[in-house]
Amino acid sequence: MAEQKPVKIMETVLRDAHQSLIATRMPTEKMLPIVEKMDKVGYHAVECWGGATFDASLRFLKEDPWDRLRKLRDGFKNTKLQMLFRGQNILGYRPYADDVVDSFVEKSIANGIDIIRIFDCLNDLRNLQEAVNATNKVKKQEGRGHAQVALSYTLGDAYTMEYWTDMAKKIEEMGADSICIKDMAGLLVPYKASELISAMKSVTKLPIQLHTHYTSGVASMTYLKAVEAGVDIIDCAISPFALGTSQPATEVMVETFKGTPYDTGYDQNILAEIADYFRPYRDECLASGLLNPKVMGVDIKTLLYQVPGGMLSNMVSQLKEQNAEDKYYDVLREIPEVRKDLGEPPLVTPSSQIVGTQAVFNVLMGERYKMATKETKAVLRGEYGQTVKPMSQEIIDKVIPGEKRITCRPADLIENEMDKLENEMKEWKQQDEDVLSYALFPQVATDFFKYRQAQQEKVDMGVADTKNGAYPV
Ligand SMILES: [Mn+2]
Repeated sequence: MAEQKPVKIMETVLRDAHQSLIATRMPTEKMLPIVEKMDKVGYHAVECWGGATFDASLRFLKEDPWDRLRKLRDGFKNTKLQMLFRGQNILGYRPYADDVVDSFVEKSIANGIDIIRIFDCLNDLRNLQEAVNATNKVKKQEGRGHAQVALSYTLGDAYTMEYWTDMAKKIEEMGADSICIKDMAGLLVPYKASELISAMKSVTKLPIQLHTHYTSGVASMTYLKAVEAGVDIIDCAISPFALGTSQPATEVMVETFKGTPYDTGYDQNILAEIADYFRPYRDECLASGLLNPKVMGVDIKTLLYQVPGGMLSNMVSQLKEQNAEDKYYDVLREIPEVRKDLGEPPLVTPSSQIVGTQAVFNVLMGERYKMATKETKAVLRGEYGQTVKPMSQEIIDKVIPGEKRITCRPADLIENEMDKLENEMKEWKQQDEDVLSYALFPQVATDFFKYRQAQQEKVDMGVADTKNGAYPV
């Protein structure tokens, strides 16, 4: 009999699936009633925090993301909770000082996170080291915490098998507990996945997790080949929130491996009950327009142009604003050129926006780099880190002539900033975590703190029934 090697599944419905399909708008109250059931499946982990959930909670849902995490932690008694973390950018859009990274990691684990998936948009491992160190430090003290380093998967001359295996070795050396291949645009095709996983498995003992999106239509086949090649964990979403720009469906992958050495052992009846719970919500989202049927199909353009779906829709709206929709294909051709000028980075937040916007400028201005964005300049100065390939000297000379470029780890130039941040927001502080919310989104968090206080004051105005413990707000 073949050796049993059950594949593990991370369920994404509470994070990436709703981020990818309904703009991260699932509120905590929609999650809590199903947690007890989800806890019975035996998932490797449930991804439920980080990425855009933090921003969306504060900005649109008027929820404290920390409070969501504590509630989920209370409910999930047996299942590990996972989050997505943008390296030195944490969950925000700028690089932070190391003390903010340390504090965020520490508070994430203290409030309930087990596994932190850390990535960088340039795959510059120096931007991940502090978050890995911070996780390992907490792990040593508390016995809880797992640092997973994610490589942003992309295509291009520089991204050879040697590049990926070399990165795998470096990730092991830097003290990570596992590796993720993060294919945000669905570019990894099935036979390439076999090759990639086999190659990486041959150089590292660390568990390997594969993350992809259904956008280009190949994702479940990619998982099949990756599992056969020895991948340990795959990211899936329960069927009502699967496919399209989300992940392959959990139940389908479970059924695929049933009776094979890779059998997950998960109970389809429990999964069916979870799907039953989410299906009416999906219908609700379709009816309200929150879930656009357009994101449910196969978008083969992502394979043709190697551009993530979100980036294409941004580009279309930028062109529309300028009444220049006829320039769509010119911009599509310009994107790989800009990417090359900037050292051929993966296209993932924020490099995807930087490259996309610059490509639009280059086409609309009729001259390349006649105007460069603030972010393009920062990339050229090295402020986001080091790219795999050198950046174009010609473009550097044109855009930032004579300016100083940095080659060190960008965060080495950022002074510790926790004290300053706390000072700026101390009138709103009700918990230590509030300082971190403010650090990431100063304006949005302040608006939330005001809202929270108004809610609390309404209670003080005499509507509270303190005797019976009722605080109607
Ligand atoms: Mn994703």
